[in-house]
Formats: sequence, structure tokens, C-alpha cells
Amino acid sequence: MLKSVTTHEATAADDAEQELTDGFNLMIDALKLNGLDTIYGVPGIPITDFGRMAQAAGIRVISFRHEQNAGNAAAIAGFLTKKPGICLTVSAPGFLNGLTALANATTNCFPMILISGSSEREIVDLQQGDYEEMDQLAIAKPLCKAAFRVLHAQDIGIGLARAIRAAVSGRPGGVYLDLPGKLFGQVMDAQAGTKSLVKVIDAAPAQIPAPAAVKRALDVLKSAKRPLIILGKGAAYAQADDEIRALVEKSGIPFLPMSMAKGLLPDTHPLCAGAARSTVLKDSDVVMLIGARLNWLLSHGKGKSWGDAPKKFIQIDIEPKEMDSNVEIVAPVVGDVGSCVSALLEVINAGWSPPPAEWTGAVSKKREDNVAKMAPKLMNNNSPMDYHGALGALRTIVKERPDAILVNEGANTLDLARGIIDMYQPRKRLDVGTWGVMGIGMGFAIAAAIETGKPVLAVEGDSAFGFSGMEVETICRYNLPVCVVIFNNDGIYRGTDVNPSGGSDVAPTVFVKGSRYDKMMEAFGGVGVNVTTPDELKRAVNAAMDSGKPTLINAVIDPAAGSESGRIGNLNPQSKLSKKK
Ligand code: ADP
Ligand code: TZD
Ligand code: MG
Repeated sequence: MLKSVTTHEATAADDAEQELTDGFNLMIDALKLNGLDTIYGVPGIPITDFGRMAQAAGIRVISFRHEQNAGNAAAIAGFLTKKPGICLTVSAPGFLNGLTALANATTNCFPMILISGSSEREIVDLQQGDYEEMDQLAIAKPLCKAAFRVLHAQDIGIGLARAIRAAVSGRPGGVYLDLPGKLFGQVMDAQAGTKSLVKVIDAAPAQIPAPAAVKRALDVLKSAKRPLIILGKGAAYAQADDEIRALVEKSGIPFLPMSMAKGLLPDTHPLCAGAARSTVLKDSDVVMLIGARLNWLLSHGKGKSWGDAPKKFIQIDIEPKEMDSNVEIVAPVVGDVGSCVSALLEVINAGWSPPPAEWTGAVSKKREDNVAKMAPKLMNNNSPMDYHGALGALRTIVKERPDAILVNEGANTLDLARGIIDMYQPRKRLDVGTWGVMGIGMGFAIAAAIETGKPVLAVEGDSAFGFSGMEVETICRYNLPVCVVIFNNDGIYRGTDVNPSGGSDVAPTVFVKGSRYDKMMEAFGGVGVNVTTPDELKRAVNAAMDSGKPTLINAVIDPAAGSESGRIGNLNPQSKLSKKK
């Protein structure tokens, strides 16, 4: 009989024989040894038994309806815990379904490991048509941070150790681990097997910034008349929450949180410039980026939205190659956010003059004006609802339940929720990230509930929800405290487009009118509610959050309320030939 190294006690009778282990058990033991206690995946050949045995060995195995959602769950588990999230799939098609999530995780700097079973190497390499034949390693390589294949049971320990280190050290990202079906059944001596396992020590070592780089950054910061700190999701990932808060408050510099950095300090903090975004981007003279890239989300650090005032950029990032990627960085500080911010704080604590009151006063004034302008819109009780009325209700709920996790995707549903719903705690807002990808919703919501045990509120455009909607069954199956609110405006951006040809097909952006997504949740034993006013919405969400029952609220939104592509319509190419609408 084969014996798992860690799961069975040896008996006297067994002592006579050589104790054996195999690929299944070694992989399970390797995961457990490294504290990787949850697997998100979809079963099938050749990993069905692996999932069963992992569950028997005490690993939590969360089974999804589509690998992309399992992969997104693993990715966000990585973001929330700083441990690589594990996604497990079958070969070729299952692998490819998971690959989108792996690429997205890499793009967003989330640590995860996609583990896929694969077919017989000998047949795959000769392209002889094996069951689910595909050279998965080669395909994964350009789309992730690192990719490895394990061919021998005795290399499983090293294989997983390499995958863990690659995922979490330096700039975090996605790693692919290829496990051919044959590997699982390979047998070896149990003692040698145990010895072959590796417990990874200090997987993401602190990266201390050079003192000269810290000094250079502080000199630039001191010279500023209108300084600004931009916090990105790398700062949220770093879990250096106290240090970041101290840096902002001791320096007295206004801060702008990127979407998933909201809540590192509360959006209602007196130094938060979230509601004065265009002003601070335009008028600031020194900008310190902390775990944020100058990509499209920050207009590449140049152009109209950055105004005419000359800018100097300081950048704190763990990835040296990020420096000067879009504009000159006059003070690069390479290291992990915790170490870099601590180093800056040491000097600031020793004596610091806050930025001119003229600047901080102007930022506060702008923020207060904008907040006041928005307030009446958020209080409307229109039916059908517009985005502001519905989001005004959700904003109050999040304020009253600051430890709930907000998942958010869509176009108008995303852009308006990001601006309107204030966040109060770190890593509570999870969204479409760097790619603006649709489909993260249910995977993120499920992993957020599993990893944190906190209630989850997923605010979803009706289109966005459709990309992962089948996972409502998964939410019901594991009885997770997830409340999904669908902003149902009958389509993508708007439900009012018409087919310009006059034909019988509806326009490409339009869905079935009056759909009842709430019935989907009811189909699996969850609670479904249809709401048409902000008051009803508020009541339904509060009931869901109080009960912790899987709930889906179909929130009927005026189909004419949205705008093209939400807030990023300017990125659409325009035909110079077609007539203007
Ligand atoms: P946002 O979209 O919020 O602006 P980005 O994803 O563009 O954020 O940027 C995150 C940055 O944070 C990446 O450049 C990444 O290298 C960096 N990063 C991630 N983790 C850490 C860390 N622990 N310390 C320093 N930088 C980090
Ligand atoms: N496919 C993928 C994977 N990601 C995308 N971002 C898109 C397609 C394009 N897209 C957007 O950028 S937003 C969006 C799509 C299809 C859906 C917007 O409709 P919605 O939200 O119903 O989710 P609103 O509230 O109607 O704007
Ligand atoms: Mg919509």
C-alpha cells in the first residue's frame, strides 16, 4: 500500500515493508508544508484524484464552474494574503481557461500559481494527438512571470519552492507549474520523499532601499511647494498600512489613492485628494508614487490631465525596471514599500515642515466643493434608479459596514462606484485592475469571502456579471456571505442603442430588456430580490449583509442613464468617415 508521508501513522506491520509515497502525496505534502491550504479549481483528468486527496488531507478545495473564475479567485487570494493563490486545472482547455486569469494576475502584480495537469510528454512533443494535447509550458511562458514543469516525483518539492519564490519575491506575479499526469502516480521511498520537500524560508525578502536613494527622494520632497502622494495597489499589497498612514500624516502631504489603494487611509481623511483628483494632478509640482505605475490609469504621467506645472516624480517600487517607464523619475527608490516608507519616516520623524498651507488649503477647498456638489445627486430616490441614486444607497451601507469587502466591475457601474463609494479600510476594494478586465467579479467575491471570512458586496454591471455569473451556484454551494448587486440597465453602457440597419437583431450593446438576474440566485437556493428604488436597494442589501445568506439583488437602472464606456469613452477609436451620432 502507498503511504502519505504526513497523513498516516506508521504501524508495526508496515515497518517491515519499505514505506512508499507518490506524486499525489508529495504534492499535497509540499503545499501543506508551505502553508498553502486552499486550492481553487475545476476537477477532471488528470487531477480529479489529486483534488480528492488534497481535500482528504485537510486542504480546502473550492470547486468552480469555470477555470477563469477559479484563477481569478486564486489571484485575489494572493493579493489579500501575500501568499500565492493556487489554481488547479485540467490540461489544454482547462489550462487555457485558467491562463487568462494567470496573465491578468501577472499584469496586476498578484502572486498566484496556476497548476495544470498535462498529457503524456512523449505524445505531446511528437504531436500524435493525445487526449487534451497541448504544449502548455511553452504557451504559458510569455504570459506569466515564470513557468516550470516537474517530471520526477523527487523534484516536486523543488518545483513548488521555485514556483512560490517566483510568485512572491520582487514584483509579485503569476507562475505556471506543469504537472504531467504520469507524475502523480510515480512512486518513491517515503523517507527520501519527505527529505525532497522544501519549506521556503523568507519567500519575499525585505528589499531595503539604498540610503542615498532615500536622501535624494527626501531632498526632492522638501523642495516641493505643492507635493502629492499617489498610493497604488502595490502599497495596499505590501501590508505596510501603519507606516503609510504615518508617512502621510507626519508629512502632511495630500494623497490620491488609486482604485484598489482606496481605504489604505479612509477616503474621508482630511488629506485625501480623491475628490480633487484633476486639481492635484494638474497643479502639483512633486509627485511621489508609492506602489503605483504611471500607466494609462495615470495618463502615463504626461499630457493634458497633468497640466502645465512642471513636475518632478519620486517613485517607490520594488521593480527597478519600472523607473523611467513613461517619464523621467528624478528620485527612484527601489525596495519594498514597507522598508522604503519606514526609511523615509525615520528622517521625517526627526523634523519636517509640512507643505505650504496655501496648497493643502486649496486641495481641501476643491474637495469640499466637489463633495458638496455631488451630495444632492446621491440622495435622489428616482425610479427607475440612476447610478447616483443607487450608489448613494450603497455608499451609506459601506460607511456603516467598513469591514465588508467591495468587489466592483462594469463600465459606468465601475467608474461611478469608484468615485462615489468611500472606503475606510485597506484592501477592501477589489476591482478590474490594470487591464479593466470584465469577469473578475464572482471569482474575487468567492475568494474574498473564503480568505477573510468577511461579508462581501459585489457591485456588478449586468454585462460584467455575465462573464462569471454561473458561479452564483458556487456561492450557494459553499454558503458564502456574498451579496451581489446587479446594476441592470439592459446592456453594455446603456440599454437604449438601436440597430442602425433597421434589421430585427438588437444593437450589439443591448441585452434582453427587463431581465431578472435575481432568479438565477433563487435557482440554487439563495435569496433573489428585485428592486426599483434606492430605498428598496438599501433594505435588501442590509438584509443580505445581516443574514450572511447568498443573495442577488437585481437593481433596475434607467437604461438611458449610462455613458459610452463609463469614464473612458475617450479611449474609443473614432471613424472619421461615419456620420456623427
Ligand atoms: P495601481 O493600478 O493601483 O496604480 P499598479 O498595479 O500600476 O498600481 O502598480 C503597482 C506597483 O507596485 C507595481 O509597479 C509593483 O512592482 C509594485 N509593488 C508591488 N508590491 C510591492 C511591494 N511590496 N513593494 C514595493 N512595490 C511593490
Ligand atoms: N471583455 C473583457 C474580458 N473585458 C472588457 N473590459 C470588455 C470585454 C469590454 N467591456 C468593458 O470595458 S466594460 C464592459 C465591457 C463588455 C461592460 C459594461 O457594461 P456593464 O456596465 O453592464 O457591465 P454599465 O453599467 O452598463 O456601463
Ligand atoms: Mg449595464
